[in-house]
Amino acid sequence: SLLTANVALTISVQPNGHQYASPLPLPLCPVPMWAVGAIVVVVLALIACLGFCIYKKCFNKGKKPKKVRERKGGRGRRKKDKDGEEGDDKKVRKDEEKENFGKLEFTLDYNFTDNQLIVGILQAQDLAAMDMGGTSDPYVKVYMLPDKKKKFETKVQRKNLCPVFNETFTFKIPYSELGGQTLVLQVFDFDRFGKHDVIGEIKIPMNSIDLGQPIHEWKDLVGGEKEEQEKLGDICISLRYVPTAGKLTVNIMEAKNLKKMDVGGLSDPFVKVVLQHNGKRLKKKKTSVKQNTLNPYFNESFSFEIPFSQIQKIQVLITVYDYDKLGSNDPIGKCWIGYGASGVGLRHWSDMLANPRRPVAQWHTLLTEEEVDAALKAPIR
Ligand SMILES: *[C@@H]1O[C@H](CO)[C@@H](O)[C@H](O)[C@H]1NC(C)=O
Ligand SMILES: *[C@@H]1O[C@H](CO)[C@@H](O)[C@H](O)[C@H]1NC(C)=O
Ligand SMILES: *[C@@H]1O[C@H](CO)[C@@H](O)[C@H](O)[C@H]1NC(C)=O
Ligand SMILES: [Ca+2]
Repeated sequence: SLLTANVALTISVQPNGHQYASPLPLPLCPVPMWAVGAIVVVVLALIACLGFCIYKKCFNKGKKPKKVRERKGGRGRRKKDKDGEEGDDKKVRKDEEKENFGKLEFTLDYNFTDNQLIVGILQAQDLAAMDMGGTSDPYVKVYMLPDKKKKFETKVQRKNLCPVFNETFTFKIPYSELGGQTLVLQVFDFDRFGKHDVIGEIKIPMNSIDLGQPIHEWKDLVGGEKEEQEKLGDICISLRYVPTAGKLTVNIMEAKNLKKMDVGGLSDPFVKVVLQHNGKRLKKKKTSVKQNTLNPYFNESFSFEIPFSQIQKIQVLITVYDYDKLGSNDPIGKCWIGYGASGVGLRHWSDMLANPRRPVAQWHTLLTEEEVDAALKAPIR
């Protein structure tokens, strides 16, 4: 509105035949001095504002403002005041000495009758801002090392550096086996487009605590390793759509560099293809299992009937599993093509639609199943 006001003023001056930018004809100017002064002030303010915006934009573009601290009001702040010990001066000095990743409030309780470890994730405070807007979209991942079989996640709390999660997760582990394990609480920044960054983490070796009574504490997060950067492998998929026949063909060509899932072996990969329309599951297909390989060759095609009117909202979810004779099949990685996808997943889909009747092949990098499922659940822009 400031901008439009200024434009209006400028135009109203010009019909008088004066160049408003030139100071020389001012004494003859029929426009009152104060009006000219006002215009100059407005223009200067606009230039200053524009300059500041450009500066800010450039500053933010360089890299993610990882260390930007942002205090939010509300619950977090009140809690801090209640703690009362850390004055702001002291806090700033602490930031300089040691990187601050924020802190997490959690509970641990072991139920000896049920052999269950119950982990409560209550809230976090002062999380680092990982996104452009000086904020983060935190969620907490909870799992045990070394086996990592069972992974839990809290819901994503959008744009919140002091999120309240208030969720509990249960691990069924005999007390005798607990000692050798380490509980990991990892706070991530959810990102719809790209890798989720670790904001910070807490590792609790189970033999270092007394589970005789419930534990309830705040703990500082430390910088996390990028667990998510672990390579899961790549998969080559060919897509073909014939609009007149309403036929979508998904060919699972091959995969390479898959993660090794079996102890003392490789993996026994197979691929599951799930077709969704606007988030609703339509069809499910599986390839055969390729024994003991990390670079399986499939060349298996699946055809689906999708009328042209529906194709825009179709999602193809591709999950590579490791077949397990005994236990359940573990997902190695997942990718997603079609409606609401981003990056390669979207481009591949557009390429297919732009080339009707022709197969379009594309390599996709596998992400963790949790990562893809979180992106699928997020609202589509
Ligand atoms: C353990 O769980 C059982 C069943 O869920 C419950 O009845 C029992 O009270 C729990 N024990 C403790 C110590 O919380
Ligand atoms: C957490 O959840 C429990 C039960 O679901 C509820 O009683 C409690 O008020 C919640 N706490 C917060 C801070 O939301
Ligand atoms: C894939 O399989 C089809 C038959 O199912 C075959 O015609 C084609 O040549 C195979 N493609 C490659 C690259 O081997
Ligand atoms: Ca984010």
